[in-house]
Amino acid sequence: MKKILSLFGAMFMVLACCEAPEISIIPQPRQVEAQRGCVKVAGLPVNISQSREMDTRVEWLGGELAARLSLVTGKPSALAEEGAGICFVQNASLPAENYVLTVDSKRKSIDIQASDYNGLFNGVQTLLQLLPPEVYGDKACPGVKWVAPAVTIEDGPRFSYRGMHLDPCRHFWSVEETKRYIDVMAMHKLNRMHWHLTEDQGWRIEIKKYPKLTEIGSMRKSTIIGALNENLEYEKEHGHMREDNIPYGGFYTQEQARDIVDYAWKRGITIIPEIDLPGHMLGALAAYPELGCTGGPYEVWTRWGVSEDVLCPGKEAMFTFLEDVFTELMDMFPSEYMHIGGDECPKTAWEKCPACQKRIKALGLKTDAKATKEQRLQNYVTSRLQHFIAQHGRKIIGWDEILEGELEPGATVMSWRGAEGGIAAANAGFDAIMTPNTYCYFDYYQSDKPELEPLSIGGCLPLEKVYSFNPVEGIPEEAWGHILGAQANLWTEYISTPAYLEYMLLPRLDALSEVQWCDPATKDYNAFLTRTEKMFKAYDVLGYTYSRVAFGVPGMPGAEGGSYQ
Ligand code: TNX
Repeated sequence: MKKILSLFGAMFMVLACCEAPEISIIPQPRQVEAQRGCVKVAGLPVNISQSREMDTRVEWLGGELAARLSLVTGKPSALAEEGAGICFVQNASLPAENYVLTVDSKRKSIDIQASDYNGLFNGVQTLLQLLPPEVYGDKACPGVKWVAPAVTIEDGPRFSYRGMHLDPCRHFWSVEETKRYIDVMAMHKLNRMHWHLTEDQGWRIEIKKYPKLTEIGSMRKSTIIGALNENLEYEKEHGHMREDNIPYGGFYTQEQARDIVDYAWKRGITIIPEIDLPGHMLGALAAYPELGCTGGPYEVWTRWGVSEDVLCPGKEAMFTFLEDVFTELMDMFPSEYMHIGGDECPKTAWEKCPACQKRIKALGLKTDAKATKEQRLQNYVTSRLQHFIAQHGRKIIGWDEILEGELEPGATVMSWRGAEGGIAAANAGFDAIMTPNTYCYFDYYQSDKPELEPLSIGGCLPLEKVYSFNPVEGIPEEAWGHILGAQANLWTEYISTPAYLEYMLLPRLDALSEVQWCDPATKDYNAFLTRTEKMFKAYDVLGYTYSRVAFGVPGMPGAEGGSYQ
């Protein structure tokens, strides 16, 4: 008996030596088959010889992986041309963005197979999550057991469009801060960043032909402070809103924008730029008042909300302006899609504007049961832009307001006022991206106790609600193909520091990634929560700020009394 026990003990020792960290991956892979044993990764070479032809980025990816392993394990890993190790293998039979990851304890090797670059990239992200969280750090941790558990993972995404939006207009994010945002998106296998580059509160992208856009349009003289409701009370009493009277601004040069595009591209992410038009345009109007109905003067806005001053489609110069802007934009951003905004465009200025009314008459636009003549004028703006952008081989995305009245085939609708816009679009044969404020607005509070949270715009979007989102809900099965995917939006009216930005993003991004990636039948919120807690260790190593309110701990770390402002 004793002998048997000691034999068991010895066997246990052998297994324990090779005991690997528990498998915990976000987004949850489609199929995980764990085996006994593990593979030591310290000093493993990265062999890209069987995938180099696939894409020019493969060498970069292999080099990054080798450098990361070398750094954290303290033992050099290098790119190799032959032999076992971590092998990137091209396998044309796999669907786009899919991968098969095999950690083989017998061969002491790790294979990542994919048919395209994004598949390989996704496989590498999974491999990193199989390793101890210190893998994300910037120092050698020789005391950590650098092993990957033996496993075969077959994986691929549910949706082809897996987006996250960023608003650098209400508050500005530096190139480095934007890259950190992209990093955490890449970790979660997202593949689109919607970059909202223009607003009433600031124009943020250099356009060489119109230098005043950034000279004048990127600066506001002040920012309103305090909550909207509280400010309305204050305004009633004082006749103006509470402001900080501190000038605020910032913009990206074209060179910086290209750098970000390249940075994202290496991480499998396409940047979709948005020029929000014809509303939300005070940044441009302050710089070029002749583009508005009254000719101004206009100011870059210091408050939040919806401005009645918008671009004037009565003027031909306005179209020339937009075409020039998109010409430079398409040169900077290789994305198939250009976002043209289209949301929240009040028509009061157009109703009073002789040039707009003249254009309405000339086009024969009429008010009917479906839309007013001014709404149809916005349709005309959308259509002209759509044609111009199509001439350059690109397509448009617009917020769901572009559906009101008439919309030409080929446009993609971004549904934000609930899911209705997306449902209507898909039923009418348009592609749609689901970003409903009911599930995807990360500027909303994460709990129903806002007094314990940093001041935000309002709303309530807890982690569990994000997790429960099904982008095709309410859409007949035959139209599911029109739902390209889902995205969450992070508007930054009240979000003025990188820590607060990350706090609003994490861990709701974790939930979003499973909405975008996983088959809904396999989703399990409690299992997700367990995996999220593991992810927190990686965030700790990376220094990301995140919310624990779903785990009973409200408030942003480091912010006084839970309140940021
Ligand atoms: C609506 S979503 C907006 C944004 C605001 C956001 C605040 C959309 C297309 N427009 O301009 O920042 O609400 O939640």
